[in-house]
Amino acid sequence: MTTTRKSDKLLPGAGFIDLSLYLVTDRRLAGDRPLTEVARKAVAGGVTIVQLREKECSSRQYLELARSIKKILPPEVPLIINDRLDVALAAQADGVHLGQNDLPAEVARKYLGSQAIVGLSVENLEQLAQAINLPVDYLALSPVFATPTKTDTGPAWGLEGLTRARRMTALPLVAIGGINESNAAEVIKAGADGLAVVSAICAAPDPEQAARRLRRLIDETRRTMKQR
Ligand code: TZP
Ligand code: MG
Repeated sequence: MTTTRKSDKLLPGAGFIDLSLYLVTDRRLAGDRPLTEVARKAVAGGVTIVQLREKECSSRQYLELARSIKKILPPEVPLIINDRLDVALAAQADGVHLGQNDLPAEVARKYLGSQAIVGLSVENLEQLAQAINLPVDYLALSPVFATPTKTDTGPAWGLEGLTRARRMTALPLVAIGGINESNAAEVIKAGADGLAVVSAICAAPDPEQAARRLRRLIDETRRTMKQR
C-alpha cells in the first residue's frame, strides 16, 4: 500500500502515508448516524486516514464494522484498527494502532508484515524514547490537550511537549486529544505531521464541512511554514 504524504518522509513499513487529517471513530459521538456515513463524509471533506476505534463491541461486530468501513474508503485512504491485531488481520485492514498496554509493536509487525501501517500511542518522553527503535510507522502523542473524549490519560503534552518530542524523533508524529479548528494551526506549527481527531469530526453536525475546514487549516499552515 503506497500513498502520498505531504511531508515526504519515507516510512519504514508502509511507504508514504498521508497522516495529515486522521479520523478516529467513535460511534457514541456519531449518534444515530452510521459510522460508514460519517467516515464517507469525512473523507469527502479531506480526511486522509481512518482509524476504527471500538472499546466495547464483540469481536464479531468489530470485524463487521471494519469490513463495512473498508468498503466505503477509497484506495488511497488507509483503514487502521485500534488495539486489535486479530481484527486488523481478519478484515485485511491497512494496519493497527497500538497503545502502551496492547500487543507489542514487534508482534504486530511480525503478523501484519512489512507493508502494513503500525502506529503507537506515547504518553510521555520515556515512552517516546523507547518507541524510537520500534518497528512503527508513526507515533501518536496522546493526549496533546486534555479532552473529555478520553479521560483515562496521563498529563497532556501541550504545545511545548510536542515541540520537545519533535526534536527527539524523525518518526512521523500525529497529535491527538482536544484538537479542533481553534488550535489546529498551532499544533502543525509545533511539529505535528498530522492531526488526529474524534469529536471535531464525529460529533460535528456536518462531518464533511468539519473535515474540510480542518484540512484547509492544515494545508494553509503548511504553506505559510514553507514560505518562511
Ligand atoms: N487518545 C488520546 S486522546 C483521544 C484518544 C483516542 C481522544 C481524542 O478525542 P477528541 O474528541 O479529538 O479530543
Ligand atoms: Mg489501545
